[in-house]
Amino acid sequence: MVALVQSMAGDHPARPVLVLSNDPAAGGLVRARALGIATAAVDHKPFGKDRAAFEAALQAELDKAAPDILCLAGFMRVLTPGFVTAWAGRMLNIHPSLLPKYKGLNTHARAIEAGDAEAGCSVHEVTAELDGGPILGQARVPILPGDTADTLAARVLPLEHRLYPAVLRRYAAGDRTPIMLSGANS
Ligand code: NHR
Repeated sequence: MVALVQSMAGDHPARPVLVLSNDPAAGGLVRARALGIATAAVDHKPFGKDRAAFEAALQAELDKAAPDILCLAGFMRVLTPGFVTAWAGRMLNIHPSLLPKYKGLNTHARAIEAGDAEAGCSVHEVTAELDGGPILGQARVPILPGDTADTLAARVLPLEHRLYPAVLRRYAAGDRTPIMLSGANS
C-alpha cells in the first residue's frame, strides 16, 4: 500500500484518495495518515457473517472518496459478486503466487511443499472468481534450498513493491498489457 501511494506522484496518471481497511488497528492506516492520505476503517467483525452489510459500509466510505480504481493490498475478506460487479474493471489485487497456481491462502508454503523451482506474485483484476481474474503482471523468484514460507515471502516482497506500482501506472493509463518481472536480483 505504501509503495502504491508513494508511486502516485509526478507524471503518474493517478493520485491516492483514500486508504480503507477492515481493521481499525491496521498499521497501514497510521502510515497512510503520515503520508497525508485520507483514511477510513470499516471493522468487518460486528457484521458477523453478513458480508453484504459489511460491503455496504465499505461502499459508503468509497462513495465519499469517489475513487476510479480500487487496489486491494493485503485485503483478506472475500468480496461477494455484488460488490465485485459494482467495481468490475476497476479493482486490482496482488496475490503472492504465480497464478493460476496457488489461489487462496498459504501460497508460499504450498509452492515449497510442491517442490516448485520458482515462486512469485501476480497482480490481477478482481472478479467474482477468487484470485481468478485476468492477470496484469507477474514477478518470479527462484525457490532456494532451505527456503521456508517466511524466507520466500521476504524474497518476493521487494518484487511486489515494484510490480504493483508498475501495473497500476499502466492500468490507470488504460494499458492492460501484462508486465513480467523475473530474477532474484531484478
Ligand atoms: N474477492 C473476490 N471476489 N475475488 C478475489 O479475487 C478476491 C477477493 C477478496 C480478496 C485477495 C486474496 C489474496 O490475494 C482477494 C481476492 C482472502 C481470502 C480468504 O479466504 C482469499 C483470497 C484473498 C484474500 N479470506 C477469508 C474470508 O473468509 C478470511 C481469511 C483470513 O482472515 O485469514 O474472507 O490472497
